[in-house]
Amino acid sequence: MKQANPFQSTERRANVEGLFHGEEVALANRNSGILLEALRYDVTPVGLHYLLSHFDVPEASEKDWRVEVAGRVRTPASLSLDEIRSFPARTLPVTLECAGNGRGAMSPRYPSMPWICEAVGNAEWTGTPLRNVLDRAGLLDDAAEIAFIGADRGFDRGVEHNFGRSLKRGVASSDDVLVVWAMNGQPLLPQHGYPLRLIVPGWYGMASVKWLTRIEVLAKPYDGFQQAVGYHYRSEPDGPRTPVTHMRVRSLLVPPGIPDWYTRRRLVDAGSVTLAGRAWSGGGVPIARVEVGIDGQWQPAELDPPLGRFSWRGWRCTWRAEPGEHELSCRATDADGDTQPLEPRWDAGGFGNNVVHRVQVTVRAKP
Ligand SMILES: Nc1nc2c(c(=O)[nH]1)N[C@H]1C(S)=C(S)[C@@H](COP(=O)(O)O)O[C@H]1N2
Ligand SMILES: [Mo]
Repeated sequence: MKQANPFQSTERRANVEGLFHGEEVALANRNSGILLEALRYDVTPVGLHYLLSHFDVPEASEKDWRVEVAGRVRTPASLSLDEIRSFPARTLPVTLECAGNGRGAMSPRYPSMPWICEAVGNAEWTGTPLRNVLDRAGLLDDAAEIAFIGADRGFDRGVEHNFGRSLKRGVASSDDVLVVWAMNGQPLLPQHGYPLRLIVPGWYGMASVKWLTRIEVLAKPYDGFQQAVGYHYRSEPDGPRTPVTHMRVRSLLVPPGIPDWYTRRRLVDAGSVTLAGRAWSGGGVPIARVEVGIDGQWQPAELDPPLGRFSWRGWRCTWRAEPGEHELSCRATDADGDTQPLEPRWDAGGFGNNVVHRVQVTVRAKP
């Protein structure tokens, strides 16, 4: 007899307004965002990098870890960590951002991890190009997609599955897609995918599968839950869906001065204040400019030297702060001409909200 599914959802989770649910608060405690003051580091220290894990962090040991390479390949393989690490190593600084960043700032919102704007980090990832692993196995001519399966398993909307995502063969074969074992020069922490994960530069974070245990080469599109059901833009709950892929252009500012504990409003002394922050886009598209808004008046910021094609870019400008209440904001534009909206672009699942970042500041006269 077929067992009843304990988590079968009878209806889709509906968009909600008002108070955050207990479940959202619990997810926000399990996962975590970058502290905005940590945007000042070119490379985000590991413990300040944002974190998003759907299920439980799996038990893993480097010693026993195996990655199966299966499907439409000439030579299926089961590779140990040592075998993976014997391929030529490459280190890349990569900005990762969760596709749900900004979800909690949409109204009505989708009940899930309620990010406001802090689901981002820029780390130096060390691994080997995935292509080396694929070349070793030998892709057959009909190989169209490569699926990446994590060791973590659970339910979402009634469907039991391991977290898994896929890439088209052409994307997966780029030298920039890495199978990594180190973050900022240290072994991966358990919550960031120890001992092995994928890093897909320029894409929203869901593509970078953690706890990588299986690489499956397919002749047909991958139909795993996180690929086929999750991670689609929908401008209406029952409207057409388009897959979430590259990061949208975005910028954040380091809140100046000192905060109020509860509201996070800022207090700044009048005078010359350096404002700084980060800007990034997806798909390797460079940042063209950043503007800083002082009470809605836009002025250009100066860009720091680039850190890498897939890395965020620092920016700064000087503000002559006058006593009173002020709203600071920042807006980036990339080389494709894409820029950030002034109001959130609504999405049923809460994806891709790259609205401009705003910070409320009180400026006091110098004593
Ligand atoms: N196996 C597995 N990989 C995963 C996830 C997951 O839940 N399980 N979460 C994805 C999502 S949605 C994001 S945003 C990034 C977060 O990576 P980080 O926690 O290292 O910052 O991992 C991705 N890879
Ligand atoms: Mo994510």
